Amino acid sequence: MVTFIRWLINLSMTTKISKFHVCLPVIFACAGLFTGNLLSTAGVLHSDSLQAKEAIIIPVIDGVGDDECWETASWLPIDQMWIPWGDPLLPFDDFKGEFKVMWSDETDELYFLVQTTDDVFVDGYVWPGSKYPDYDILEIFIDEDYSGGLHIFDTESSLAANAFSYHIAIDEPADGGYTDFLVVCDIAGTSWGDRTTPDYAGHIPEFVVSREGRNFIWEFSLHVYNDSYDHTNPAASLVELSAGKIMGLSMAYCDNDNPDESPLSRDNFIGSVSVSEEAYNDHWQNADGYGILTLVENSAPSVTTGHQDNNPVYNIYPNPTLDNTIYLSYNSDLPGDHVIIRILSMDSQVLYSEVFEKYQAQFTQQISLDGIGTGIYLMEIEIADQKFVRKFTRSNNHQ
Ligand SMILES: [Ca+2]
Ligand SMILES: [Ca+2]
Ligand SMILES: [Ca+2]
Ligand SMILES: [Ca+2]
Repeated sequence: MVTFIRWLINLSMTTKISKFHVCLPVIFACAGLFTGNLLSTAGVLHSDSLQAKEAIIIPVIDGVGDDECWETASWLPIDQMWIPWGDPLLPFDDFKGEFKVMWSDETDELYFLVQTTDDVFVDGYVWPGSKYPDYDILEIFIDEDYSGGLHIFDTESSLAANAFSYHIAIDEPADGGYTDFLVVCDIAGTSWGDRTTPDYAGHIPEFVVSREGRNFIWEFSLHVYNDSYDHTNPAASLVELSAGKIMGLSMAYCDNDNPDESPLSRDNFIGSVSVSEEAYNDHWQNADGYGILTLVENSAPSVTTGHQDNNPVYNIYPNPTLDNTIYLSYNSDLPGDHVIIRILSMDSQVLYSEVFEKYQAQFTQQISLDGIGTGIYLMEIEIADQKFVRKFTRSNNHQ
């Protein structure tokens, strides 16, 4: 099914017809069989399907997110618990993360602004050690051509550069300070016997992480390479970016809060997209579960409609939920006096719809799942004419 949908996306691109109009009816005809990323019928991209707007004026990479271009990009949460899979979200002071992504036609680079909160930062990773996931690591997964598939080694059937999982290791900046030194690890080679860990720091040409208290701002750019990448000649596989390009992209954070243990051991792994229990830790080796990133022109809806996505933070928990109840917590200063919460099946049938009047900018709402069986669903939050959509799972068999 994933292959089929990738084919549909490629078809819509090659025929120069809007992928939205060509693909949607066919995708939804198949949706009952598909549990991956989807586009919604309302014309709103689900949060697992990301859009990156073009940055007309590229941001100054200084660890400060006050650049004009960032105001036109929406925050996307890093809030899916991959390890342990399906556990309740961590308290915000243990970990909270969100990111923005943009692109430039001028530099052919992606630009990222990431905010993380982490109560204890475990650093000290020394390249080329293999245990980098046991430190506090920001991780970017990128599949340049949205091919999916394995990306560990160069073998007869797959290429290590089919996708990259960039593990960004830093030493914690001083409070109020910043760092621009990073090591970026991923696996290469042809087998575990000749495995290497190249430092891909050169793929991130500009990079600054600033820190205030327990809050970190990561601002950086990223070159994009295709799967013919050769570490001795990176420039040969640099990719030009243009509007309409579709890539696989997910973000994640490896959180360890115990610098004194030996050996170090990762506590939690929190990602930006929903993954199935079977694929709870597949991103590092397989690009099939990545989110879909589409590059779009800078026709920012937030400007044309007069609305701004003022850093909404929303969480759905527990996810998966084992019982009759799920909670939505929301934090935003969007205008408006009511919020509409809907639950949709994966084939877009509305199973629940409720209007909550006079909501507060910060609220937590308990939602009953009476009459909704086990499976994967979408929760749509409509507020001030903006919609945010998130997947959740109702399970009765959580190990
Ligand atoms: Ca900046
Ligand atoms: Ca933590
Ligand atoms: Ca690929
Ligand atoms: Ca930590």
